[in-house]
Formats: sequence, structure tokens, C-alpha cells
Amino acid sequence: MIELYKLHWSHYVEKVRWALDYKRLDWRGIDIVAFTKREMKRFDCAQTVPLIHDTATGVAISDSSPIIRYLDDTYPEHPLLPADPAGRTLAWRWMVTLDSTLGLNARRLGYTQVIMECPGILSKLFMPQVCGGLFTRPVLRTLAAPVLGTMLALRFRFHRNRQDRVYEQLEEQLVPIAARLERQGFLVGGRFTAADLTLACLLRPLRIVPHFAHHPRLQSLFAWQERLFREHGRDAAFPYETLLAEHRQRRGSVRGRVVWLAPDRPLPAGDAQPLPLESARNDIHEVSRWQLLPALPAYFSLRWSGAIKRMPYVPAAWPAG
Ligand SMILES: N[C@@H](CCC(=O)N[C@@H](CS)C(=O)NCC(=O)O)C(=O)O
Repeated sequence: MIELYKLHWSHYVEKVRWALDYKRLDWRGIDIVAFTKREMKRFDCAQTVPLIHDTATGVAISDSSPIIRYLDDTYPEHPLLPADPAGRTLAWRWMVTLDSTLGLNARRLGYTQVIMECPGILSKLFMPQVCGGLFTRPVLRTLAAPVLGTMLALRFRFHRNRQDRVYEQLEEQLVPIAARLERQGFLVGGRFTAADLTLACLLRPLRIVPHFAHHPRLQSLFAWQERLFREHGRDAAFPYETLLAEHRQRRGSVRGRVVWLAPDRPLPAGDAQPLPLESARNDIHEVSRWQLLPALPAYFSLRWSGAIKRMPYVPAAWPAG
């Protein structure tokens, strides 16, 4: 039995959930409390989710790509990594590249989108068990939002999205990947591997970011993702996607137009290549409670910034490509 420590909406957690299902392993999920993570303190590995504890071998390991490699090595049936060394190295490089770039940038923009449009969603994600769900009720949800939003903004640097060129970096990375998948169907070789699984999962937060969800050069990529979700029986929508879609439906508009991106900017044309990385990087910054008050203006400027303009809500519709 594999125990999977998780935050259920995390795209890195979904990578491992999908891998466990694909490999038909017995597993059970354990939801952690994000603020304390006390459920996983007994394990001597990085305190991020996903973290697995294999009760058969006693191994505890965090970081989604090493977890998948461990599962493939320990339980070789239904392999997710190619058997040949060159394919294996390439798949690994794609996995850790996507973990270190797409996964982090998509998380930044996904949370930013929630904060800009409907920050009340944050307490539904982070605080459903705190005080019996008190902070998910209407008034307290509104009061909790700036605190949670500021904490997350400091932790993941949402207030620096523009300076750090997060939209541009993602576009430069994803347009060539979309073109490659249109030609080849898979990132590595001629079959589905953990590299494709990683890409499909880590793209997930961008489904709520209109700049990407409606990007003319990325429609084939979301259609590819949708096809994999259907073929592998993955959830069509995560709770934050559904909650935000309901909010948008009511409001009739979204924060979508990134004003500093010129419509005629050149888009990359080269082929997509992974970086020569051996392990994944992360971008979590420690935050102390003393930083929260001085950082509130950063939260409110994110929330009311004119740099991402409102536009009419049109639900994205990707045919399974
Ligand atoms: N590279 C890691 C990233 C994992 C990660 O950053 N997980 C986040 C959830 S999406 C986490 O554990 N956050 C805990 C925290 O911020 O303290 C992986 O692939 O598993």
C-alpha cells in the first residue's frame, strides 16, 4: 500500500495520483493541513506534497518526478519511463524541466488569477477543516482572503509576475511544445510516457488563465491535454476550475487581457528542448507572520491592478484533439 500525502488540488500531486492509477498500485490519499504539515513531519525528506510512504518497503520520498522514478523502478509493471537509456534520460530531462519551469510558472499565474477574480476560493481550498469550516462561510471567507492571498503572494512572488516575465516565459516555452506535439503526438518516442503525464498535469492551472486558455497558438496543446485526460480517465475539472467558472458565469467577465503584451509581438519558432537538469528546482519562499501586514498593499495592487484588464467571459472549449 502506498500512502500519498497531498493537497488535493495540487498539479504536482495529480502527477503522482495519475502515475499510481496508471501503474494500478494500491494507494490511499492523506490530506495534509497546509499551514502545519504535521502529518508528514515524521518523514525525513523535503516537506512538500506530493510525498509518498510505501508501507511495503518503508521508503518515504517527496518530489513528484523522483517519486515516479521510484515507482517505476520498484514496480516495473505498466512502465511510465522508456526502457532504453537514451529515451529514459530524455524523459527524465523533460520531467524535471517542466517541474522547474512550467509547474512553478503555471502555479504562480493560476493563484494570481484566483486572487484577481474570486479570492474567496482560497479559504475553500486551504481552510475547509480549520474551525469546522468556519472560514469557508461568506463573511469570514471574505476576511480570510487578503491574509491567505498575501501569504501566497509572498511565498510564490505573484507581485513580481511582470518583472519576472512569467507570461512571456510560459508563452516562449509552450508555443514550440504545442508545435512539436502537433507533429509527433508525444514528447519522447512514439508512446505515452511520464514526460507527457507531467506536461498534461502541470498545464492544469493555465486552464483558468484566459491569456493561455484562449491563446490561438495553444489550442492544440489544450486539446491534446483534454484527449489524455479522457483516455486515462482523469478528472475533467478540478474544484478551483469549477468554482471560478461559476463565478465567471455569474459575473459575465474575466480578468484576461495582459496589457503589456503587444498583439504583434514575435512568438518563438524553434523546436522545444528540455534543459540539461538533473533534479527539479522549486520557488517556495519562507514567509513570517511579520511580513504580512507590510505586504498587504502588494495583494491589493494585484487584485485591482489595471495591467490585466477585464474582458467578456467566453468558456474555453477544447475538442479532444
Ligand atoms: N518539485 C516538487 C514541487 C512540489 C511543491 O512545490 N508542492 C507544493 C504544493 S503545489 C507544496 O508542497 N507546497 C507546500 C508549501 O508551500 O509549504 C514536486 O515536483 O513535487
